[in-house]
Amino acid sequence: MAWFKKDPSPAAVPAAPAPKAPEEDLALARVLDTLAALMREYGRSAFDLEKLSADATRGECETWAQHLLIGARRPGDQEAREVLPLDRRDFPGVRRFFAERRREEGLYVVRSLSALHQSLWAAIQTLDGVVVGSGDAGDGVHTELKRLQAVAQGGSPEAIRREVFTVVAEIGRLAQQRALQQKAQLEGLRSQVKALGDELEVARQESSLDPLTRLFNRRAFDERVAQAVAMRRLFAQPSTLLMLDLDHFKAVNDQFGHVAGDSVLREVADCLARTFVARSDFVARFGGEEFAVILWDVALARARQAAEKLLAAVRGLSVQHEASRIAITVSLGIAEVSAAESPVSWIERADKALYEAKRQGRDRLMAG
Ligand code: GH3
Ligand code: MG
Ligand code: MG
Repeated sequence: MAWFKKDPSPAAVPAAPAPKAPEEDLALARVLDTLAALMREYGRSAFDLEKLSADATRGECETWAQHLLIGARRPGDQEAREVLPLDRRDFPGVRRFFAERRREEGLYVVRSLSALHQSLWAAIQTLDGVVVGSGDAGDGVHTELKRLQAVAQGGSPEAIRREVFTVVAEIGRLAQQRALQQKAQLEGLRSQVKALGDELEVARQESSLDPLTRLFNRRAFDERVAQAVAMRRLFAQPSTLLMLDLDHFKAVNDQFGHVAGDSVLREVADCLARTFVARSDFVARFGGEEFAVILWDVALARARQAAEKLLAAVRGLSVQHEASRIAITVSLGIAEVSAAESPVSWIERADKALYEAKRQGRDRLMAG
């Protein structure tokens, strides 16, 4: 007991009954000690509110405790004043402080719970939308979400916590199941696309062929490029594009005539068909005296070897025109399709490499 002491420092607060105090003073001292102890206990269990920290409440409680015990200044009093006698302690102030703080705490808890319920509702609605269309697999989640909905309408935090955990576990199971389904679907798609790639070679339709060379035309080439790009993106399957252009072909036309020029184009086309014999190799006339080869499921290093062979094979061609032998060479640009690349950018890379091969003297290949 310390309400009558002059020294207001907390260290001096510990209570020791004054042996000579009158009986009612002793009783009053016990009441004040208890009240101060309650204030301190309340302060110790304070928690952060939206605009008031737990520390601030704790400090105020301590100040009120000091005020009750020894008549020290009240919270909010600007400067320390003389210690107040017992009859001037601010008991209504203590009551007001306690009542207001408890009301604020109560409102805070109500607001927090209602915010929790609201966010829970939003989450439930979103999840419900996500689960729709999952068939039987989604039934478990659906049931759990219904239960969560029930507790979200004012259930205790503990009940909500339990239901949230169950829903999360159920969703985890569904996600796992979906991932497996997707994997299986992708595998199916992969074999379909592969089969499609093979069939394409077999089904050489007239509409896909270039009339002069009987190679695939530009339209068929564009389709195949798109497929190769998709295979790279979906399954990381490599493919390499060879773009080739006859060297000084204008001079061939000028010197031997357009018909002889056409024969040369056919010879080169046949040479390409002989060189790239795999069912999945795709050879096309890109336009004019330019050709393109797509080596399906072939990476750059192996494509480079094949391209070197082609250069040698074209060099060895012997196209006879009357008494003359027409010498033919080609320049090549090669590029392996990269991840997330568009068809246009793939073709551009091969084309730039071809341009570089021309620039460096022709009858050679460059990789882009
Ligand atoms: P470079 O080595 O730089 O490629 O020189 P180039 O002479 O081959 O290239 P250029 O682009 O100057 O000439 C291409 C020629 O190809 C011009 C065009 O008349 C000819 N050409 C394009 N299509 C055909 C065709 O179907 N038949 C014939 N005979 N010639 C064609
Ligand atoms: Mg050209
Ligand atoms: Mg040319």
